[in-house]
Amino acid sequence: MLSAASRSLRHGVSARSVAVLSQVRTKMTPAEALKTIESEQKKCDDALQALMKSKGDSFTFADAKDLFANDKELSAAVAKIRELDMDIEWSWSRMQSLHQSLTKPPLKVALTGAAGAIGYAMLFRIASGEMFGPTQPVQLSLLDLPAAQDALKGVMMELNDCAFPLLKGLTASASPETAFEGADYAVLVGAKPRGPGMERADLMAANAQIFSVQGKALNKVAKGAKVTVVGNPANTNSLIASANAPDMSPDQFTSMMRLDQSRAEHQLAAKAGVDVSAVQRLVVWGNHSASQYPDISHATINGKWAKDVVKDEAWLKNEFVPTVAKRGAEIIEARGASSAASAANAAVAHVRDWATGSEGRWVTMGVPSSDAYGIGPGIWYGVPVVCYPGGDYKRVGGLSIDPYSAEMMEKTRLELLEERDAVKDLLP
Ligand code: NAX
Repeated sequence: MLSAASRSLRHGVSARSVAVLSQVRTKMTPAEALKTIESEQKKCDDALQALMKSKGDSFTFADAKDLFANDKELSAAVAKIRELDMDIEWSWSRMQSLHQSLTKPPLKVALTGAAGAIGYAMLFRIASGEMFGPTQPVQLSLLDLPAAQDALKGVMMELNDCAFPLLKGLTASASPETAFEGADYAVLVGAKPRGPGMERADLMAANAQIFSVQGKALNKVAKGAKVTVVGNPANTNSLIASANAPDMSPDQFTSMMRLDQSRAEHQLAAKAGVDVSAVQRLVVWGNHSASQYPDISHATINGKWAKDVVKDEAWLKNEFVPTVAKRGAEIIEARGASSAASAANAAVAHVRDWATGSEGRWVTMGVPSSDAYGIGPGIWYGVPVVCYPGGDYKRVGGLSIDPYSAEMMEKTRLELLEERDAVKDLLP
């Protein structure tokens, strides 16, 4: 049985290999050279696989380098391959790519609204490894309406044409139960956009229906899924989906506030004249809507209190907060379409941190509310959390809330309660 690398070598006997083989023709026949490369390559593959198995998740490419540097037999095998295969990087990169497909079973990721603008900007990043890391294979399951199935076929063709090594499966469906079957992660983006003359209440009712159906489907076929709701109104849609999934923990449902967090981080960094990575612990409380409260009272800039760095209370209240809260509308005005790439980027970051950990950083997620900060249970409210590898998150507790913040947090809480009342018929 040939190893993966050897198979790829054999199948890859093309112009490149012929060029290589012609250089060794004086010493060996092409068939002999190929056979020798295969057996030396197999030796290396086997050793590499054994190393990866023993190291598990802690495996790094540096381990492989050490192994090959210190084991005489393997060094000799590599030298032999080098001698026969003049294009060294080609051989090495084949071995390097091996660890990507061998270490872990694929995660199944379901994405709704996959034929839409955010879906299109997200799928390629998930398949390339940006969401779950460069060694985690994925299977993508795309859900969209029946009318969008042709468009989905085109998206699938493009995904396949990228030949992503981590993409181990790709399916499309118009049925939530089929699409969610066995999903580890579900990102619910698909929702109805607000049409001409449509009232907010009509939009809420139409979208509430979608998330009630999808909550039931998740409960039936993907009880273990971690669910991120992006489709608006994202917080209340999380509530509806969770309420319709009684066998799942409410903590499995989160709504995306990350775009608001990133928008706020950018505004603050620009005002302070620092790189955005200098900003930490910025929180966006409440609803993903114009009532949200981007709060810098706990934030730091290069380790100093952001308020002491900015020293401009009027800017904070009169410019920063409204600019962040109304950024979505500003983008629609400028672009003639709503945020897509930045929303996709935020969704990738939200799920990545949830799945792989936020390394101690605070990130804002819409999560089931608790009594903390006087919010009370029953709504999905944006709060700071810290995520741990494997999918756990903890709400950041014990923050002191100043009177201005308390007022802003209450305003957005009341809006979420109103939204909950508007969809109460869909809450079993
Ligand atoms: P598009 O209209 O481009 O795409 C939506 C897709 O969802 C379409 O392909 C549509 O066919 C599909 N869809 C509709 N109903 C569906 C259903 N029942 N099942 C499966 N698919 C369905 O919108 P796009 O720009 O991608 O935005 C998607 C959603 O994200 C909207 O609700 C939008 O308001 C929301 N957003 C949320 C953000 C957030 O921060 N939470 C920010 C960006 C964005 O505004």
